[in-house]
Amino acid sequence: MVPWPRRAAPSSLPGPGSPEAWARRATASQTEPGLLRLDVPPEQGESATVNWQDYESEGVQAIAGSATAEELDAARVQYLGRKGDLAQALRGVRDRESGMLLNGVRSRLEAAIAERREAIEREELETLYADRSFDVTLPGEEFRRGRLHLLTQIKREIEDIFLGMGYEVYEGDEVTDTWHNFDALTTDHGHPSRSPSDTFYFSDDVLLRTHTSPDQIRLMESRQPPIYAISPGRVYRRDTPDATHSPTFLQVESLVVDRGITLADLKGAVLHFFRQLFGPQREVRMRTSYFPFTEPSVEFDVTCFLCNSEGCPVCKYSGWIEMGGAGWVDPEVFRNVGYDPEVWAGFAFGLGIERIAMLRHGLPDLRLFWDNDLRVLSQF
Ligand code: FA5
Repeated sequence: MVPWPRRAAPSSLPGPGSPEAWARRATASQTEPGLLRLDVPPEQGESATVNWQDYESEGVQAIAGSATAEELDAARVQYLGRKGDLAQALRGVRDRESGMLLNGVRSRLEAAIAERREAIEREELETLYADRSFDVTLPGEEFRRGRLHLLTQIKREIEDIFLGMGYEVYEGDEVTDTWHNFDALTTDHGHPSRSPSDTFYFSDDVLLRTHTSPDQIRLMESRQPPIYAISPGRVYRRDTPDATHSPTFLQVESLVVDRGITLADLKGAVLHFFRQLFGPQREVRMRTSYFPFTEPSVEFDVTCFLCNSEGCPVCKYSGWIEMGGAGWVDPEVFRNVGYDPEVWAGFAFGLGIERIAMLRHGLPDLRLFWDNDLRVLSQF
């Protein structure tokens, strides 16, 4: 430990720079008792004077002799700490000359500490580099970047295409009621999809939506036409998982309600969408079908974008791939939401997002999307 720099009498006076400079200040400082005399705590019963030149050189010596950051910190506390002589003397300074002298000591000690700290850090690094078991040229630890799930990427791509067509993106509720999921969509009580063996019920009339079509009802209940909207999201069915079925999957619903809407508008919208998604060569065809809430109803196919309709295992050598269901909105559905079917007309369609992802990437099994195996998902 560096000795406490308290002296019975000053041998010379403090001041920055050379011994001469210290000496020059002596006369002035001797008349400044606040500078040279320190009040000591009363129990010690005496005042002490400090030789600030000695104080500084002892401090500098202690700093230079510190071999570690801890020793350096101990020296800092002793010579510059709040309870040290210098800090106490600075607190009692009343005149400019004394202030300059003590501040000079302080700033030189601070500079010595900064210099020594840098040297200690450098020495520590040099020791580390000299240790051959530590190869500083080794690459750092790999930072693994996250990415969006493939289904989220495709969902966003679909949203972008429709936003570009002037549609809005609506977010419906995954927990819904029988009115929105079935009744308002004119799905009668005998329809198999209403059975608890097909659908997850919370109670008699609260359930996990089985398709995104209830969002049609919520959209129409919430505003007046015209409506140009899509609603993508998760849906749930009691389907046994296999290569093309999962109990949880994603659909996107599209609803347009305006004056004079025909099936030609539906075909145009679907065609534009698939050309944006799969390329400008795509064609779309419609086949008659049945859904309770559209009349007429269709299913639409798109020309196979893997073989360009020449025939391949993906399109089962037909040249066409089934994409989803659609139709002209049933007038009864309009009545259920308070729209006048004599004034308004519309179309709706719905498709599975997993199916799009599977086809686009030639994936054989949609369970890959839900297994969350990073070796698969990180490829997209
Ligand atoms: C419907 O769900 C209708 N709501 C679509 C619709 C909307 C028709 C608007 C008319 C107007 P469907 O049950 O066929 O239709 O399902 C649509 C798509 O969801 C299917 O083509 C298929 O791609 C996907 N899908 C159905 N069940 C599953 C499942 N268990 N796992 C993964 N995808 C499925």
